[in-house]
Amino acid sequence: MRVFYSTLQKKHRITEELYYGKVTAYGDSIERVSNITKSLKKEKIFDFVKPELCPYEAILAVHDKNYLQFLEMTQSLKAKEFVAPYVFPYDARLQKQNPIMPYRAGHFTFDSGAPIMKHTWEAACASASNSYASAQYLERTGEASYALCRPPGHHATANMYGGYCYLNNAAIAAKHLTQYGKVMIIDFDYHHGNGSQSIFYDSSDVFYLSLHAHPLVEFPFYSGFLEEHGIDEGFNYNLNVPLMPKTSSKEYFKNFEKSLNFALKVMDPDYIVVSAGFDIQSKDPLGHFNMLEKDFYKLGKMLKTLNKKMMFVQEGGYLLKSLGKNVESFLKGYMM
Ligand code: Q9C
Ligand code: ZN
Repeated sequence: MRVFYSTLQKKHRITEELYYGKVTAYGDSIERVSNITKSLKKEKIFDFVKPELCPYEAILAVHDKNYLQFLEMTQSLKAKEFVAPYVFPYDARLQKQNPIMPYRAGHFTFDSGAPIMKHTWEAACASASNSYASAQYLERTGEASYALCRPPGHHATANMYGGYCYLNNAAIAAKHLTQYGKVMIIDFDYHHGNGSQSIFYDSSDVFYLSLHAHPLVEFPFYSGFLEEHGIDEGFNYNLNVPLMPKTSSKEYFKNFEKSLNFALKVMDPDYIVVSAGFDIQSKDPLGHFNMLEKDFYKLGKMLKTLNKKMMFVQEGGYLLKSLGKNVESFLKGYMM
């Protein structure tokens, strides 16, 4: 299986985030990618490819222009400078001053946990180029591939970053594929993909299905409830399955199969983009589900039985000692 990955992604180096008013270690460390590449490179069945930089228009098809201008502007930060706003525009009647300013990052983020540094834009573009390349490859060959995206993407909305995400990698792939057919996103990250949901909320071109920890008790708190079904054209094309922390793998699979069957009755997709978040693994520092290595294998196998054109986009997953193994197990389950 092809793995799209570029070393440029490691240029986004953040060590700290603000979490409930305290400075804590940043979750999206560069060791995450090293861990995954180490596991996959041991196996001959994975073929690493550095993708071409994806066209600006592919990103612009999902994200607002002034949001992208803001991110690009942050390339002029000094080596040790960070953008991390502490003031947010709370009212539409506030003065419309130029938002393309580091001080006014509050326009463009919904949390305090995703700082920006000089190379964030470059790394986020490299990351998005992986999922774009996977989508192109899927459309051209019908073959599945794995986009080793980091920074991740599913929390990023059309005009806001957050949850370690800046560009919505899965949405960029899905949007590209809508030119060729119907698309379904299946998101199994521990957290709800509020960004992916919002980007396609009023559209029936992309069905968004997500299983995740209940937003009553987990990030992103404001989005991911069962009642969110989509609007306008997109009504019925959004399905959230919020599950309580400590949900067993057995219960998880039951919900997966049930919701997937429901989704497939609404839409018979030509393409499936899987937002693969491994923070559902047992003992993940950010998650409280209980998936083991063998469960990821089973998950990969289950997706294979759908017999659809499919691609995989890396999202979360933070337990370094298991991350690479679980990604490997999942992809092997799909392949074998
Ligand atoms: N110190 C993804 O999994 N906040 N993002 C948690 C913990 C944000 C995770 C803070 C969690 C977002 C792609
Ligand atoms: Zn997550």
